[in-house]
Amino acid sequence: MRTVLSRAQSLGARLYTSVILLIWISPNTVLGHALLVDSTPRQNEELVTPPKEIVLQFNARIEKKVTQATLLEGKDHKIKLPPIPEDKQGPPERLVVPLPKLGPGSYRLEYRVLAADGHTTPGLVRFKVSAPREKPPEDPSGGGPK
Ligand SMILES: [Cu+2]
Repeated sequence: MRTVLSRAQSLGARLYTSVILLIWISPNTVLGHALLVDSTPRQNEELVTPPKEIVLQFNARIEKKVTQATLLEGKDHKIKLPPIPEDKQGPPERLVVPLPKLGPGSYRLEYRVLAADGHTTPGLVRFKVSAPREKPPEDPSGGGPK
């Protein structure tokens, strides 16, 4: 009887250890997801100069080769993007999306990245390019109130 009891106890101890291990491991598993931690332009940023690229910074390494990205202008006008470079020299958590020449407008980049843990994560970065400010009419007298 004693042996049965001690066996049950050791099984219980093992289960307990497993549960502790699972709790301890799972935050790391969640971190395996590629979540956006920073971007250039930032979310909802308004720019005067159109950006030449969008830089996405994730919390985990991503498979750059299989990244999908779509740029939309206004309501749903799709803008063709050049292929995303592999960027082997860059950090594995960073993705650089080159952009074509952009005019003023509201843009959103929709992306889907594959993290090293095998999970794909969709995301979205919105930004605006404002129209260049109209230059004030030239005043040969040198300006100032009239
Ligand atoms: Cu994941």
